Amino acid sequence: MNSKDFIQKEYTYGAHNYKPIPVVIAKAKGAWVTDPEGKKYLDFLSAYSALNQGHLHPKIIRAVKKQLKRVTLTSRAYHSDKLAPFLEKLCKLTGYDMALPMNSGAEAVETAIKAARRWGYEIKGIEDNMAEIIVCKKNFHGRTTTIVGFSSDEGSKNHFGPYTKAFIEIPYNDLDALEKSITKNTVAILVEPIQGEAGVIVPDSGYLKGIREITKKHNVLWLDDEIQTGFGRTGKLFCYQHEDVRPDILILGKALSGGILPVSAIVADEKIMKVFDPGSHGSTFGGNPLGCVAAEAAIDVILDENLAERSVRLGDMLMNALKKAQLDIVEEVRGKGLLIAIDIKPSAGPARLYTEALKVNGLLAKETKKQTVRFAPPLVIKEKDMLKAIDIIIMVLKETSK
Ligand code: IF1
Repeated sequence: MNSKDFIQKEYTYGAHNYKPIPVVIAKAKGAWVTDPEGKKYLDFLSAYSALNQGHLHPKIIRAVKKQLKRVTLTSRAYHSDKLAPFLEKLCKLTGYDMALPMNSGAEAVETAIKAARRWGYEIKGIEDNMAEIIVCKKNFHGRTTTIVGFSSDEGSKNHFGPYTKAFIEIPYNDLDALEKSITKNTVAILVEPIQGEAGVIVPDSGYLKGIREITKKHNVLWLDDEIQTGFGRTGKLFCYQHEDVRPDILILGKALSGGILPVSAIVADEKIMKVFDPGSHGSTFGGNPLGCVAAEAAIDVILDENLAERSVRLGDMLMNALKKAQLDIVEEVRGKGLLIAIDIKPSAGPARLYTEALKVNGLLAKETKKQTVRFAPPLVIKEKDMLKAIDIIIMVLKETSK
């Protein structure tokens, strides 16, 4: 079968809940992917930042292969010899007391919501079933029924109601709105340190510090969704570290396992995590030994290869090149580290026109919203490949608009 056949067959047998760039990936390594016909592309999406360590990182693959000869799944009905070392590594890395592993990012967000509500009832002392959680307009935290209920994106929430109550929506990057929206029943604010799906919206510097001060003052938890921004993506290990603050619950996923299999988690201090007692939460696959060894190796790679620093250096290269090119059709370039987006002027056509042209020229990126193209290559991308990518991007942006 060729690419066309795979795409057609997927359309026949798969639900139409996506509209992918028309490329079929059959093989990958580092920052490169290959289609069934043997054409190579630079991967400038990295599975939405789940592949910060690059495709098939040898260290992670080695760890997983070794574990495949031992045990893959135990469930949490028993202990495994891989869970404890992973939890310890994640806690030491992040500086929190305890971790709770799940699989998908959305599950980790749900876990943080549950933790915050229990904390509200059992520790803050609010009346049962009254807990309110503040969220931001244009947020993206996943696709479970609870989470889409407080999304502002019609496409992801329409006709999936009735929605879960008591999520209070405020504008992003607005500290006054945050303080005003807090009531006696507020247990938490759930927020992305950079809004990814909204189009890589970087808040003003001081926003996270402000969140910390306001939430502390009102005894409200700060739930920091770093599923997309974590593990070096924005130039720090975690994006909140750009400011001198510490959230109450850190929500992790994606690159936590280097793109090998789904591993997510929340980490928090004991005073919060103790709200979970036996039977209160869990998952069949959460904390499975295969995921644990992948995640341990994935964390090692981030640290050993200084991927956060690489993200700053290579992110600057891309950002400077895009700004210097002064492209007529580009309204704005923004981002942090290797999470960068450009807005295409509406008069130059939709972003999709450009992501498809980039694909034809050997670079895979994905539009987000109608006018925005996001660039988020693996942090391991070689400098010479970044230079190649910059040439492709600038050429395509110049030529396609003509
Ligand atoms: C899809 C976007 C990225 C996330 C944050 C939680 C989750 C995500 C900040 C849920 C997931 C993904 C999922 C993917 C598209 C994608 C995405 F464009 F929609 F916004 F990355 F930018 N919090 N983001 O970004 O994690 O349950 O998916 O593991 O197609 O839904 P998940």
